Formats: sequence, structure tokens, C-alpha cells
Amino acid sequence: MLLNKIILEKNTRLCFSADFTTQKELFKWIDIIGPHICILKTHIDILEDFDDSFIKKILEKKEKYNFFILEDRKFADIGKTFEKQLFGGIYKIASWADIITIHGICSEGMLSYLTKLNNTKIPKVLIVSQMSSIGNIIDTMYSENCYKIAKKYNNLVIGFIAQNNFCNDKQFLILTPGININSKNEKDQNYRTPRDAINSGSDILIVGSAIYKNNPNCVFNYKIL
Ligand code: S5P
Repeated sequence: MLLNKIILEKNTRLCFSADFTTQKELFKWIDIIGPHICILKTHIDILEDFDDSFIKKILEKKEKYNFFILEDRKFADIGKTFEKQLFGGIYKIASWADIITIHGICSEGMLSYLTKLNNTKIPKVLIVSQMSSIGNIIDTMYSENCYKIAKKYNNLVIGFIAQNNFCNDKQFLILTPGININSKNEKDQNYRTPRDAINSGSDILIVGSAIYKNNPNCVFNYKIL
């Protein structure tokens, strides 16, 4: 994975959460934020106007701005359903995403299934092992189990979506959502400051509305650590 190279070259540990519902808005924001990020995170199933042109366009932006594409689909199912969701449907996620998220709950089965596929284009994986949302039912044992599974499939798993570096293992990255320079609770989302996340051992900050609901210049609050 050449993510470290991008981080060093662009001097950024920012993953932009591009939670937009139209292609126009999505690509407008990619042009603004693209130079400042190492990862672009998408939720492809919230796009209202997805069509086949999307794949070509997103790959062009990736090439232009040099970032990885993370599709935050949070897969959580049996292997054969997961396979169809990843490679098929209308989105063909595996054809354009470099990285995907999967929930820890049934990640053992999904990773084992993925390992046995003869497919050459398999995205790398982040396991959601802690969450930022208030009232989520993940406990320390769940996170520990995610770590055990990640070690077993470390050919595919590159890290975790987590709130802190719960496993303290340098081979895995910690990507942390729920970030805003004003720490606060907003609906079910618990926001912590970039500094707090970094002090907790986060490698990459996932930031969405704190940037796109603000002046784009605020990207600098989240880019350099
Ligand atoms: O625990 C989590 C995991 C994720 S991936 N909490 C999250 O908020 N996320 C995602 O991060 C969420 O789906 C959304 O896309 C993003 C946070 O967006 P923001 O606008 O609150 O920064």
C-alpha cells in the first residue's frame, strides 16, 4: 500500500468524508479538497444520480489529485452476499475502491471468503472496531476480537475505524471519524477535536461536515498534525 507515500508527499493525514447526494456537489468538493487529502471516503449508496460515468470520473480525480478511494459501505453479511455487494450490483465497488470498510461482527467469515476468491482486484479492508456514535454497543472485547481477526488476515486488512489506538500495533492504521474542532454531540454523533484523536493514537482523521459545512479553508485545521 502506497498510502504512506501519499501522506508524506502531500503532507496530510486527512481523509475527507464526501457525504454528498449529487455527483455535481461531490465532484465540486473533490476539486476543492482533493489537493489536501490522502483518502477520499465515499458512501456510494447515498448518491441520487449515480450512473456509469461516475466510475470513470472518480478514477480521473484520483489520478489528478493522488488519493486513495475508501468506500465506506460497512459490509456485514455472509460471504456470498458480500461478494455480490462488493463486485456486482450497479456500483461495482471493487472496480474503483482501493479500500472498503467492513463491520467486525462477521468479518472473519467475509475475510476468509475474500481470501479464497480468484479475483485480482480486491480492495484492502478496514474493520470497524469502535464507533463514534452515541449508544453503540461495541465493547472492549469486540474490539479485541476485531484485532485478532485483522492479524489473521493481514494480507487484506490494513487497519481499523476506531476512536483510539486500542491495539497498539504499528502494522495497522487507525482511522478516526467523529472529528470537529468544536468537540460536541450532534444528534447521535460524538465529535472530538483533531488533537484529542491524535493524542489517542489516531493515524488518519476522517472529517466530513466540519469541512463542507464551513469555509473550505478550515481544511487546514485538520490536515497537519
Ligand atoms: O464510527 C463511525 C464510523 C464511521 S466510518 N462514525 C462515523 O461517523 N463514520 C462515518 O464518518 C460516517 O458514516 C460519516 O460518513 C463520517 C462522519 O461524518 P461527519 O460529517 O460527522 O464528519
